[in-house]
Amino acid sequence: MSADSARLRERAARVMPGGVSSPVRAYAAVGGEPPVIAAAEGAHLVDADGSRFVDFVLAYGPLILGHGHPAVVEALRGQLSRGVAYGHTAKPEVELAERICAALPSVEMVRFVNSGTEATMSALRLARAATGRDLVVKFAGAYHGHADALLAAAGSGVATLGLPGSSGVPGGAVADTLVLPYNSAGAIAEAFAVHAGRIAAVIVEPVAGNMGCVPPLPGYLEELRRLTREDGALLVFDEVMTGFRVAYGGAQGLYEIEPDLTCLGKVIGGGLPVGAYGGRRALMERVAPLGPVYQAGTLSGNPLAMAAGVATLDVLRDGDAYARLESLAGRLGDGLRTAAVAASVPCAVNRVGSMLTAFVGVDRVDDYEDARRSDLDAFARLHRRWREAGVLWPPSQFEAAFLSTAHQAGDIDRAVSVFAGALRGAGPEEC
Ligand code: HOZ
Repeated sequence: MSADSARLRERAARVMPGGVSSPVRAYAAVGGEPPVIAAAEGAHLVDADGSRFVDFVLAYGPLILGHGHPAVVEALRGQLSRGVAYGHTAKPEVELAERICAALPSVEMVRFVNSGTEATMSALRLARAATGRDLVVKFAGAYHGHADALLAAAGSGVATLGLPGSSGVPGGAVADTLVLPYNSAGAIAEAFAVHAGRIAAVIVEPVAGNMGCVPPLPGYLEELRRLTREDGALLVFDEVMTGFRVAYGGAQGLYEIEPDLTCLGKVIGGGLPVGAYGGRRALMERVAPLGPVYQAGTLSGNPLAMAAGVATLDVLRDGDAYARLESLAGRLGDGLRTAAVAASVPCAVNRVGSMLTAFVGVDRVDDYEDARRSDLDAFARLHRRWREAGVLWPPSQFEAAFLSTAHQAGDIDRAVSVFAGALRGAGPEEC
């Protein structure tokens, strides 16, 4: 790689831990030097040396319309000329809240925050306040941001770096966090039997995305809904990744389950920093200033992020975006599956809408234990092959890849053909 990227990486490493602002971006799990990005357009990224890549990372999910969609750019330009932060309620914020409430019947009121971490942390505070209980159930390999109470058996970067949790989290902070295997109806039934009347909330990514993409087994979300309701606990859907991604109505619309609280982020900000949590009016009216559950933020509801979010949701709502995404993602998923079969290499390709993971070396992945059985060395070799061929895939077996409406069939076919070439031969160790 030539000098500009290398120089920028050196400068970054001197002043930023690992040279990054978020750990997965350091490429520790796949090796090689991470590209330093200079520009983005549609489904492509251009690095500081001028190399062009097809982008299946899409900033880890927000850019469902690709980079620089004209409607989003126009909305941002308009908002820029009117100001970038007010510290007061503004029209774009009201418009985004109205769209979210209209799209998700379980959400009657919404509070904007600045990240998914803030959304899940605040939703759990609200759940504990509403139930008067302390225990929270999360699932192994799920990642709900980096709040202390949720950094137990976490996926995403924690899984990528092979960490058991995070240093600096006091034992007391996770003492009320129960970690169960995802997709096990038996485990959750047992937890409610053992801790009856003590669980405030079950928080779940309704389609897991941070152990790689792992869909819920048939009936699993229904069982979570039934058990929480029977016990008086709240069901919290972390739809930071799936909201407006797997369908306009999110995973809750796709699987027809109404959670009590929903956490959002990524797509609703059109690529700008954002988060949100919402639910029934009676629950949300417990949030300050209407109620005693305190939560605040200087840049919450930031008008630039709100304007980008409104523009993004309007394109998604009014056009054929989801049909296009389904067709592109189907082409990618089918192509990867066919290539693995042709090469006689075990590879579970999990896909829900336009989020997808190819777990190399395993036939089936239903939970974190399955995901961890993937051949991580083979994935690292495959990742390097993709990168050499101008395809940027998430640099971890435990992150989902994403499609945007800006991808073209040729972009997909390039990724599939490199994958097929890497798998051809004796097995995944030859990737
Ligand atoms: N945990 C984030 C996605 N699952 C990573 C985001 C990033 O590194 O940009």
